[in-house]
Amino acid sequence: MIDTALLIIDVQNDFCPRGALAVAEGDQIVPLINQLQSKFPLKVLTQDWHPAEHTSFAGNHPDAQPFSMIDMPYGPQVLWPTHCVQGSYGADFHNDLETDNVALIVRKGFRKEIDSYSAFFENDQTTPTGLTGYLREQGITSLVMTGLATDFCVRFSAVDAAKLGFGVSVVSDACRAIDMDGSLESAMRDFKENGVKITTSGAFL
Ligand code: VGL
Ligand code: ZN
Repeated sequence: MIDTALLIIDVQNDFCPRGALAVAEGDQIVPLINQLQSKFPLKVLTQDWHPAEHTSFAGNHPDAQPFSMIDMPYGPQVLWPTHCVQGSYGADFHNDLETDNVALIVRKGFRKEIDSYSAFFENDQTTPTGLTGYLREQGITSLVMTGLATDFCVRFSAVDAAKLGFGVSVVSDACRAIDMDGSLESAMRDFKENGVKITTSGAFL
C-alpha cells in the first residue's frame, strides 16, 4: 500500500469524553488507529487549531447558543462550544495516540474568520491547506481515513479527497460521529454520492 496514506483526523482531547466538544466514544478509536498505523508507510494527522477569538465559537457571538447556525460570508456555519484552542490541553492529541511515525501534521481552522472542517480546503471550499500538493508529491493516490468526527471533519475531508481524484475509504469503526440534526445520515449519503467507500478496520489488519 505504498500509494495509500492513512489520514488521522482530529483525535484531540476536546473531541474525547470530558472534552469541550466531546464526541461519544471518541477515545475508543485510539487503539485501532494505532494498529492501523503499522499498515501504512505514510501517515498524516490533522489538528483542529483555533485562536480563542475564532468566529466558529458561539461564545464569540452575543446571545448565540452552541450548536445553533449562523450565516458567514462563506455560507452557513454551526456555532460550536469553544474547543481546540491553540496550545491548550484540549487541542493536544489524545495521550495514547501514537504520533512518532507520522510524517505530517496539518493544522486547520487557525484563521479567526473561517472554519476548516476538511483537511484539504477551508469552509469557503476554495482556500487550500496544501495537503493535496503534499500527497501528490509523495505519489499518494488513495487515502484511508480515520478519526473525529465522522459527520464533520472526516466527512468533508473524505468528500474533498474523492472530488480531487483520490480513492477514499472511511474506516467506520475507527471513526465516531457528533450526530446532530441528522448530520451522520447526510454524511453517509454524501459518501455514497461521491464514491467514498465505507470499510472496517478488518479489511486492513
Ligand atoms: C470538528 C466541529 C468543529 C471535527 C472540528 O473535527 O469534526 N467538528 N471543529
Ligand atoms: Zn473546530
